[in-house]
Amino acid sequence: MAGSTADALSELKIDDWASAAPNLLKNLSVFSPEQVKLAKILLEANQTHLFEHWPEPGVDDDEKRAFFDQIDRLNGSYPGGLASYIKTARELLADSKAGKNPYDGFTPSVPSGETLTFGEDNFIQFEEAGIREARKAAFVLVAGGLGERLGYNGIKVALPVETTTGTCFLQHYIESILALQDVSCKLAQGEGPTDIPLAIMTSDDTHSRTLDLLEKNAYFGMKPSQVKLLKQEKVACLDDNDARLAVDPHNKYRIQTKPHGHGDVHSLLYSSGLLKEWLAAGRKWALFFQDTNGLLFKAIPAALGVSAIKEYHVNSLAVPRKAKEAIGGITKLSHKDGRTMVINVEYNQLDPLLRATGHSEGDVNCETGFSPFPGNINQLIFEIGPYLEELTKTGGAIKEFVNPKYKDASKTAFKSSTRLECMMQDYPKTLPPSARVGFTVMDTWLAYAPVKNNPEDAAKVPKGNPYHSATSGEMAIYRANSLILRKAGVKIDDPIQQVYNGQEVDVWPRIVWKPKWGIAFSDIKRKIGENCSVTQRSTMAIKGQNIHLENLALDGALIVNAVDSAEVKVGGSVHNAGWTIENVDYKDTSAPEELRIRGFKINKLEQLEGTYDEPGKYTLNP
Ligand code: UGB
Repeated sequence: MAGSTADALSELKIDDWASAAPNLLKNLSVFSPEQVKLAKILLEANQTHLFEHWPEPGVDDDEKRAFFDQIDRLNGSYPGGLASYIKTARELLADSKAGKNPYDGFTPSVPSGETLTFGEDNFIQFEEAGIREARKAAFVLVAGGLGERLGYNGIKVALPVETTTGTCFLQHYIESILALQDVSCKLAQGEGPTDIPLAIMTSDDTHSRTLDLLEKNAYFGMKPSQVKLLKQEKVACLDDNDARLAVDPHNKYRIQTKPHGHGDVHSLLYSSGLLKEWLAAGRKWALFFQDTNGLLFKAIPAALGVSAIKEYHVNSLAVPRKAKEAIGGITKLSHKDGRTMVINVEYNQLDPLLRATGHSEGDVNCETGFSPFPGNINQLIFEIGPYLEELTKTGGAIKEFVNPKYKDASKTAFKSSTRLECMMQDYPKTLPPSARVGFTVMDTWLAYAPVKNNPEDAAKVPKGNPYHSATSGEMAIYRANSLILRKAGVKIDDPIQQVYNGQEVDVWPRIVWKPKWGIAFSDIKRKIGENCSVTQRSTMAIKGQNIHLENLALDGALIVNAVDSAEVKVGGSVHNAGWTIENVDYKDTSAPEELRIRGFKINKLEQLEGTYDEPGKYTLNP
């Protein structure tokens, strides 16, 4: 039972604060004992300026109480509470002012990891191992970001991965998890955990729209109980080097807040009890992924296999990285005092760090034509047991950083308020050297094509560097699917080059399939027979599980829809006008935003379409 306001007041030692915060003290009778305790936290953390403008009791009392409601939320959602936030902020701001290098005393080297080439024997072995492990996995999607760089008005997970079928990212992710669940559980023959859970981290910016998207689409086939939404809170902004909290410019009874970053996912998984629940249910792996990478699930099974076989506590999925390319490098850091860690070092820090530690040329390519430090794409696989053990020690807190924009070289004032931030890939920073931290490198075409940049910025990307736009993201799906089918023996024509929204891209045949048709390469190979070919202008959408291609010569559009219990053999010569691609200018406001940001739309002229709604064996052969 909470004590009385009088008890709380006596604990506050009013006299000590009488001169520092007279306006707060005049108002204390308005508050509950809990709120008085929160006042104490603020006073002790030297935040008296927050009350300077407070009027007499009786004026705006509801607003004053609402102020403490907000303080309660800020205090409760941060590991260690507001006092700890302010203390850390002061330390990090002092380091930043002193220009302290976070990697002082550390020497970088290339960590050990696994490099896989799609379709080779070891890729297939790891993939098979990953499929077996998948039923013990839990997926975590971080989707609290607003996507300011993309400039899209909706939530990013609602964007189409590709416009041939219009499947959105969230649907694609859920269907991929369900496909993994299906093949993995079949292998296990009823042993161990079944329904693979999905946790989605949202924020105030994305929460209700994410929930709405799920509810309107019956959770895209997942059981609603399989999906958990965890909403991250924003953190308090800071006005100066003494970490004085910033008053909201629009409401003097509120603290200004900003996002804390994707690192919040760790404290939320811990504080919600979800991790404990997963471990108790026999789950072994937590797989983290970002909101707009339509290729990811092509790389997931093999990467999970690497985690399982190499017994990695932490496995970062990575892609080959050109020296100085603007993605972080996975690096082993060894300190003079014996500390070591394998961590993402941001690209702007890697080059100076190498130069400062005896590598006079800095970040350069090695004989492979790539940097020896693989590029971080922030798709992480953690073993749940050791992960939970570590979070139990840290309370889920993750190493933070601060990035104030100073007014001048004296570094005494900021241009605008700042805040602490954290990144999910910084989790290994607190791990002991005994932790098994590794990485898995896969080809970029297979694993990584995020949608992050708006058309104008993408068009300015130097030639040869990735655009990371809606245009390149969609074209990457067609390229990957074409290359996978080529590897499976299908003759696929070379791509042609086209320019959309000022970006030159390779246009491969528009080949797409439902994840349940082929979540692993071995699965796909079994469904492809002899003598199949697809011309560059073609479109092929495979929407069913048991669809087999044999002696198929496709030059046009072919769509096959089949329920799981229908087995369809597709072959013969398919020739029709097909589906063409038409340019859409991103400035053309009459076109839907989803199309404008990719710079093209699909014109469905003519297709061969087969639909099989009933169980049975069928042939589609014109
Ligand atoms: N996100 C949240 O859920 N909450 C937040 O508060 C912020 C973001 P961005 P970023 O793939 O190339 C990351 O903004 O942070 C979600 C890595 O840090 O797309 O600039 C958000 O919804 C970087 O090392 O990326 O850069 C999204 O799903 C590099 O790997 C995800 O977090 C880079 O991604 C990432 O947010 C990359």
